[in-house]
Amino acid sequence: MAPNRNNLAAVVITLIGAIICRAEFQVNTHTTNKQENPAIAMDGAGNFVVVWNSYLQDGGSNGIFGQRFEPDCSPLGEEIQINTTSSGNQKEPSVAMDMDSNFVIVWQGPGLVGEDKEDIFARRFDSNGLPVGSEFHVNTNTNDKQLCPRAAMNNGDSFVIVWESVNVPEEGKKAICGQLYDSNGLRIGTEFVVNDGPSDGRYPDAAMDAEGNFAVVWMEDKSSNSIMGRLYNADGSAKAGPFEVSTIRFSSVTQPSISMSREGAFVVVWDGDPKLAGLDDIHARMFDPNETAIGEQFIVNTTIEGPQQNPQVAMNNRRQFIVVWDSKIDPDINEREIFAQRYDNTGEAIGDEFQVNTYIEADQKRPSVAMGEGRNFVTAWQSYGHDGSGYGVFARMGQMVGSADFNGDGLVNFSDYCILADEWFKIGEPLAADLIEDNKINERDLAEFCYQWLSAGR
Ligand SMILES: [Ca+2]
Ligand SMILES: [Ca+2]
Ligand SMILES: [Ca+2]
Ligand SMILES: [Ca+2]
Repeated sequence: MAPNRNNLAAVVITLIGAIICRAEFQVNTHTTNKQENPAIAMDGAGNFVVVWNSYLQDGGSNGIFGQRFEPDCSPLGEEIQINTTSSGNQKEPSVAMDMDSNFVIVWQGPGLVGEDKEDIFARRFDSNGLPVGSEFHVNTNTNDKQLCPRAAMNNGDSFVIVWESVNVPEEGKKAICGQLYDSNGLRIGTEFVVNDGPSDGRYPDAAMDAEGNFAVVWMEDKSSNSIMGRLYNADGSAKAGPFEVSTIRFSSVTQPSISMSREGAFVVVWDGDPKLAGLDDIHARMFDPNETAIGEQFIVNTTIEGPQQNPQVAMNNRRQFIVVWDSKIDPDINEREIFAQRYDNTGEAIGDEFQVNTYIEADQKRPSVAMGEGRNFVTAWQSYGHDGSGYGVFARMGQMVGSADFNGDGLVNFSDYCILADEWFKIGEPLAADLIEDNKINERDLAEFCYQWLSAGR
């Protein structure tokens, strides 16, 4: 029996690891003052990195910090300072990671010369978490302010950075600009303007497929706002002009979020309400790789009281996706909670909307979410008072769908299929095989089971 006991011990250790990883955990080590605006990215094996801006930690206003984690949520190395220029205010980081764990972080910081205002900076790291050189300056046009940068990466360390640029290309206008980079961090082509027409473009986000084709989305700012998008080839040439992502205009300001599968299907989320910002809901719309919308935009949140805002989305290579947001249910108290909703590849909800944060005192807001190749996703957010000093960054792992290894022997095989078939037949029994977590066993669970069986349990 000794070998079996060893196997059992290994299973128990794995399960304990999984259970610990399901609990909310603190991301930042340095806790003094506020740590805010977390962003998160994951590699193909489930390792992930969280970045944020931390106040007075680098000696000059905010600085950018990060922490890498293994798939079981244990820290990989120590907290690292990302920015090499620490004077002044570096903030609003975004991070993108490739399949092998190479990553790039972008942020906005003080301009380099004289009267120049905010600029965009970035720094690359290799798969061991070591910096590849110093920070570098991203925007070529430095006039006035460059804000709200976002990064997206392909499967092999090539990446695109997008941002909002004030007074570009002409005085009084806000444009969405971008710059493409190869896997050596060298510029591909020059800085380009994404949006056209007389309206301002604001708050961009970008996503890239495995081959380097990418999409940029942004908010078009007019009397009634809309979400726009534009698709690009891996060489930086535009596939076509901008297209409208949203079908219902809205009055409030929003930062859209986009995520893309490896083959280029994508989903966009944003918050808004046709009339009042105080009534914002979370909206989403799915697209296939050639920009064809899969249906109309739809509302994500089930709880609609108060404003639901700051949505972020992550999609895996199976086109399943998860949307996270913050929700202020009581309009009189400035205390938010983090919510999430999972979707399958047809846009059908998996289970119900659920609350992510378990520490609910005071304010939790600004979630970011990442998903790799597997079933796991990780949400990071900022939480007030939880780390003992202002805001801190916290995170929690969740699963898109359950594991089809129902009997826990490390394999998905005919034994597990028997459990599924038995529960389906019995109706209303324990439901260990409820992979889609809707309290019933049906063909959706069978489809998921078959996928995991045929893909060796992943
Ligand atoms: Ca803190
Ligand atoms: Ca600083
Ligand atoms: Ca500038
Ligand atoms: Ca709360």
